[in-house]
Amino acid sequence: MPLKTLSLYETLHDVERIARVFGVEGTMIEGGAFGNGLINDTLAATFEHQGNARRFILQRINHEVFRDPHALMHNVERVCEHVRTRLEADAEDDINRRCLTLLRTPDGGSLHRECDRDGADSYWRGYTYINHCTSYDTIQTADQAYEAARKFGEFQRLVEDLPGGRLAETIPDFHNTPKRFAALQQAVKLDPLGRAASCHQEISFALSHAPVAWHLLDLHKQGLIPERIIHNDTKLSNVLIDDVTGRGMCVVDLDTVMPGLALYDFGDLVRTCVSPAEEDSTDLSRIEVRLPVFQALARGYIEEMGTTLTDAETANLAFSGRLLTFEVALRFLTDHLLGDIYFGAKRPNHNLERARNQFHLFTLLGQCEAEMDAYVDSLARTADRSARFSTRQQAAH
Ligand code: GN1
Ligand code: MG
Repeated sequence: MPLKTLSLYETLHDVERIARVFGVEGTMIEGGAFGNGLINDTLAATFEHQGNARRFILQRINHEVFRDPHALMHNVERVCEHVRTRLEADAEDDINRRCLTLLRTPDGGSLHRECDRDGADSYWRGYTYINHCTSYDTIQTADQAYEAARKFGEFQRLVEDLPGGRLAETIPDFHNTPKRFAALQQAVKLDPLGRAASCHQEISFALSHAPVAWHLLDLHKQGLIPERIIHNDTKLSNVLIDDVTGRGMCVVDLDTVMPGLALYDFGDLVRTCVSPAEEDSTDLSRIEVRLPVFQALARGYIEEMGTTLTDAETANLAFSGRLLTFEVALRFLTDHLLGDIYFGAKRPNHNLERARNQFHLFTLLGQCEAEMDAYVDSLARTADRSARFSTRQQAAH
């Protein structure tokens, strides 16, 4: 059944009704659109009940992108439960702010499906809101980068022993860059809206960098980079930072948690953190690679992942930023050619502007890669020395 496009008014009108389905009690005192996600509709609403105000996140899942919302929610339930169990086992504090808590329907499920008179389906889910945290689109300080990377590294570590078999692939080939490359070639060929002529420069740029797309998958095929459970959408805004302590608290947006390569997660963090400019900024002079931010990301991630990373993973940390930037630029450009059907557009040429921005960042990342590699190398050598030292110490006891 098709996905109905809701106006904000219609969506807000639904908020209270949907919240009730998930057992929320009390009087709704505020509600509105929330965050800058491009795929799902996200709302937040506060309810007052018996003198307490409680805030909730309600999300309508885009089932044209996530074709099997049931499998998706099954993944999310498994991941939330496991992360909580691991934090409890480690006797961590503040656990309710460090993992997501799903709202439940009366039958104990986490997904609510509705079908309107025109036969359009809507799939909803809800979470309790995590207070006193902020999600950033761009960062101000290297400390925030360190925290974000530490948190996504911790997330990969916490889900590494997820029981119950392989997670469902909620979007098959999500980070298969060669397939994204082929999709662009196909869109150029079809050119359904006649837009290719006006962006031939971006198209030729993309096509001339083909080898970038294959590099990590080649290493994976050679057995040098393993498959792991990863987050797959580690943009900076998907980690909540504590407003008081500045610590990374909780990883959110678990829709794409599924098997993949660890470097996809690190790479998307690099993409979204190193530059002070938003990904759709049209002022290319604002785009830059802040090396201290990259260094903080590498430190946070390596500290968490320790010696889990293989040599090939470590050696490609810097490259992964360039790869993920290239990949999303391919996706934006493809979507521009096909009529903005995936990411949507708030203004004409929005996806073309996003693509230009990301291709520019990709070029700048290439210029700094040797310096970034040298830094990672120095970090890895220190980590390796201290790991060998602690192994020796353990052996001595
Ligand atoms: C989408 O929905 P959101 O905003 O979290 C996209 C990511 C892109 C990102 C670019 C499922 O993420 O892959 O990197 O936009 N998610 C999906 O902003 O396609
Ligand atoms: Mg997302």
